[in-house]
Amino acid sequence: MEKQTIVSGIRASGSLHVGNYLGALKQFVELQNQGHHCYFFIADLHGLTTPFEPKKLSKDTLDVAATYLAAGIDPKKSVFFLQNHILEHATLAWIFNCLLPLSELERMTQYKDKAKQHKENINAGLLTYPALMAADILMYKPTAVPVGEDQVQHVELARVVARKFNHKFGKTFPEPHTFLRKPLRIMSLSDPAKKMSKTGDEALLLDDEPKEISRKLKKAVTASESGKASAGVENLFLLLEHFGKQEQIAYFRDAQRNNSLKFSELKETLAKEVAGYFAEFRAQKKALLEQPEYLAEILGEGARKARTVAQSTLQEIKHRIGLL
Ligand code: AQP
Repeated sequence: MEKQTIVSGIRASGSLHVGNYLGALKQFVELQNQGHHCYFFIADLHGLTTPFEPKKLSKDTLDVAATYLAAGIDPKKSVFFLQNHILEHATLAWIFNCLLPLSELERMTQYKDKAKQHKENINAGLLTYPALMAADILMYKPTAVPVGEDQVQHVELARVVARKFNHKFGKTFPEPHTFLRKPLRIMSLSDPAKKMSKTGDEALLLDDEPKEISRKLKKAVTASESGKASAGVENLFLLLEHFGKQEQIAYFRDAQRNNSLKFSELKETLAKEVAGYFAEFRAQKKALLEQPEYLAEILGEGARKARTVAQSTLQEIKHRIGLL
């Protein structure tokens, strides 16, 4: 198998949920273990685009770092770092900001959604988020970017940026493709019309204790609207497909076909499976959070490796665009 260069990140905006895990983190670990050249970072600068509180941001960053490691990211195999430690990202983002038409940024779905969600804080960073994301990605000249479905539009924009830059200044960047095994979007438990989100309604977190998982799933909305198949129930089935056993999926699908599906039974089974799936993860994450110096050391080492590549890319870009 040809080795690919892979880049992706996750915002430091709160504890990760099962959507982040299935849409992103799980694939990161698989790609790393297949021996690809992987760069994974914590998008702490992107964390500033929605309302944040300094103490919580630091805590969330360490939390996401421990989550990556407990889920299986191995700093010996992957370059693992904090976005803000590599100053070159912000410089490249500025260069891309000057290349991207405003209209391209204004049509981004995530910008529109987040602007609606945070009416009191529609900052310029929220709008130019995709320019920074294009910089995060293209800096390492990857061939593939594993992201969940909601981020595909941003990766496409990074391809547009690469194309524009190459056309104007000469071939510099490969056009990375989105790595998405199967379109996957986990929906909110309380409002299945919306995606599950760290900053949205109460999400099912990777480090929720079994009791908490049961409580959240018990409350999950299953009602259907005007005779349509319930999006909430399909969301529970989607989770069961990822965390449950084949025979459980078959059993509940049969019951659904026979109109004998008991939501409470489905929810109880799912809660047990999710709790079991993340049991080891929870223990490892707790242990890691007790060693903040160790986390800092790992992130420092990752930054050193990422910086070498970033400095060289930026040097090349500056030369191409005439910056002395
Ligand atoms: N509900 C989801 N289903 C599948 N994948 C998802 N991802 C996020 N939500 C779902 C994927 O997780 C990765 C990390 O996302 P991010 O934190 O960088 O940004 P996001 O997409 O904005 O994630 P959230 O959870 O919604 O966070 P907030 O509330 O901070 O905005 C991405 O690959 C994303 O596709």
